[in-house]
This record gives sequence, structure tokens and C-alpha cells, in this order.
Amino acid sequence: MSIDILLVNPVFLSQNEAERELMSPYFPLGLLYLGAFLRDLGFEVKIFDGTFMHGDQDFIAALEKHNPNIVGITAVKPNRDKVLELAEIAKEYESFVIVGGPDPTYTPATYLDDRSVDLVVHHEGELTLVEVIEAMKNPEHMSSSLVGLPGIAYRDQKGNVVVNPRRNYRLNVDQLPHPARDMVDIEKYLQVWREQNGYASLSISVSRGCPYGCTWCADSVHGQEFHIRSVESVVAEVKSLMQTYNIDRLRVVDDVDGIDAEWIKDWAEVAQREEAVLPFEALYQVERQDIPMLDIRDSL
Ligand code: B12
Ligand code: SF4
Repeated sequence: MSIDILLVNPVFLSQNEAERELMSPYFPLGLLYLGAFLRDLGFEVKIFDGTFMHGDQDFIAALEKHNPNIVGITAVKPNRDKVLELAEIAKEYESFVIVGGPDPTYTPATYLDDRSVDLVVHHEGELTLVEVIEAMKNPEHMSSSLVGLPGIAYRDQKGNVVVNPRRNYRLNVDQLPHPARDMVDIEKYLQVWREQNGYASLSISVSRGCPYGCTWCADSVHGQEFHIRSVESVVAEVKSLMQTYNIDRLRVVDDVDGIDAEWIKDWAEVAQREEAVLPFEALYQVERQDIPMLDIRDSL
């Protein structure tokens, strides 16, 4: 039986010296969001997570096992070559190949210049991917359904790259299902974290978008509208992570963090009340933050 889509993380620690030196692997959160969203809607979806795999043979085994109609690969700039290599393999297995994520959003043509890639999904992926899978279920009308679809880029009949406008509707961040962490080998990630770093940490996203608009990044995946989740939803997710995985820390991996001090205070209050207090780290520059906010963070 074939599945609707195999989502692919093209990062192989075994092939990536820089990542191996760091040894603080993070699972592909974007794919886990897509996986949860598609699964909730009843699609057959699996994730191939290259992180702890040996190499292309494992990817081929996954293609043979799941026989996916679509292979969807996530991409950041340093992984381009690997993404295209996996796309080529997927094509040999007659899958329809989609790439998405920050780099294809930034430069769709770079991927579509390679004939192994059939389609790019740019910007926020959930709704666009659902519409692409639906369109593919009706092959006769597929081309016409895709022509006007926002959030995609494709080659037209003459081979020219067409980039449709981005989707103007953004998902409500509180209605997103929690990332499908069960679709990857989380225990292996935690084991590596404990062995290499002395504690177990998982990443979490509490907001999407960034209001600042630095020129080189303003059209990034989640755009300039800043949406933050409700404190209650974040606390519920953290509590479930503590209970399920017994973690020691969180890593908040948003486009921008810590810009709403009131929200962080509320998080501290609700986390204490619900016994969901956990130290966290974030990606932002400490110099940018006022000291009270760091105090709140440290009190969590
Ligand atoms: C957290 C983060 C990290 C973390 C964790 C990464 C991880 N494995 O989860 C760490 C610190 C490890 C990291 C490392 C790096 N990062 Co980083 N990171 C981010 C950050 C801040 C958030 C990413 C995230 O989790 N977003 C939340 C999820 C939900 O969103 P998402 O992944 O984009 O997925 C959505 C869409 O993109 C789309 N989508 C994604 N994949 C796919 C696939 C398909 C098929 C489809 C249809 C859709 C789709 O749908 C998802 C849901 O809407 C972004 C900033 C940003 N604006 O994106 C930078 C960012 C992705 N990182 C970037 C870079 C450059 C790096 C590094 C190369 C840095 C370095 N020099 O080492 C490494 C590369 C790591 C690797 N080997 O892949 C750049 C990428 C630029 C580019 N053109 O590719 C970004 C955009 C930052 C920036 N503004 O420059 N990063
Ligand atoms: S995410 Fe960072 S680089 Fe991008 S617009 Fe916001 S502040 Fe600027």
C-alpha cells in the first residue's frame, strides 16, 4: 500500500561533520507540525528523519517500504545539495517531489531549476500542502488546480518557473495541533542530549512571525505578522512533554523571542500554577533583553 506523503529531514549526522561536532541535534520541528496537521485530517503520512540514519540506503529503504505518492523534503541553504540528491533518488521511485522550508521560500527557482523537484511550497506550509495533496488525488485536473494555488512555485509547460503569491491567510497558532514528536525517534535525541550535554532538552515553538522586518529576512517563512500562542496552550504542551519524556529543559525556537514581557510574566504564573515549570533557553541575543525579563525566565 502506498502512503500519501513521506516527509524528509535531509540532515544526516553521519555525513555532517559540523553537526557531529556540536552534537546537539534538534528534530525537524517544521516537519513535525506538518505531520501532525496532515495526520489529523486523515492523510497517511510518515517522516524519514535522516538525523541518526547512515545514509542514502536508509532513504531508499523508506521509499521501498512506504511507496509514497509524494516525497516532501525540508530545506535550509547549507543542505541544498543533499536535498537535491534525495529528490533525484525519490524521482527514481516515481514519487512527486515537493520541497519546502526557509530556503525554497527564499529562492524557489534554485530548486525548480533541478528537474528532480516538481513543486516548491513557500512560506507557511500546512494549508498549502493539504491543497496540493488534494489536487494530486485528481490527476486529470491537477495542473489546473495548481495553477492558481497560493504558496506554491512550479514550472509551466514551457519550463519557466512560476512563483504564485504567498497565501494571505495565516493559521491560528492556537488551533495548530502539537508537533507530532511521536513520528521521530525522540528517545534517541534525548539519549544523545543526556550523554553529550548532561541534560535532556526538546524544542518548542510558542509564536510564528517577526514584526521587525530586517531587509534580508522580512519575507521569511512566517512573515512579519507576529502571532503568539496562548499561555495556556504552551503550558499544556510543556506539561505533556514533562510527563511523556521526562525532560530537563526546553529550547524555544521561534523567529524572534522575548518581545512580549507581559506574555512571559503570564507564562511564569500559569506554569507555576499548573506545575509545568522548566528552565528554558532561546535563540535571542541576551544583550537585547531587559533584566526583569531574564529574571522571569530564570524563575520558570
Ligand atoms: C530553530 C532554528 C534552528 C535550530 C533548530 C533547527 C531544527 N532542526 O529544528 C538550530 C539552532 C539547530 C538551527 C540551525 C541552523 N539554522 Co536555523 N533556524 C531556526 C529558526 C529560528 C526556526 C526554525 C523553526 O523551527 N521554525 C518553526 C517551524 C514550524 O517552521 P519551519 O521549519 O520553517 O517549517 C514551516 C515551513 O517552512 C514549511 N516547511 C518546512 N519544511 C517543509 C517541507 C515541505 C515539503 C513543505 C511542503 C513545507 C515545509 O512548513 C512548516 C510549517 O508551516 C529559523 C528562523 C526562521 N525564520 O525560519 C532559522 C533558520 C531556518 N536557520 C537558518 C540557518 C542558516 C541555520 C544553520 C545553517 C546555521 C548554521 N550556520 O549552522 C543551521 C542549519 C541546521 C541544519 N543542519 O539544518 C536560516 C535558513 C536560511 C536559508 N535560506 O536556508 C533561518 C531561516 C534563519 C535566518 N533567518 O537566516 N536553526
Ligand atoms: S527574525 Fe530576526 S533577522 Fe528576521 S526580521 Fe526578525 S529580528 Fe530581523
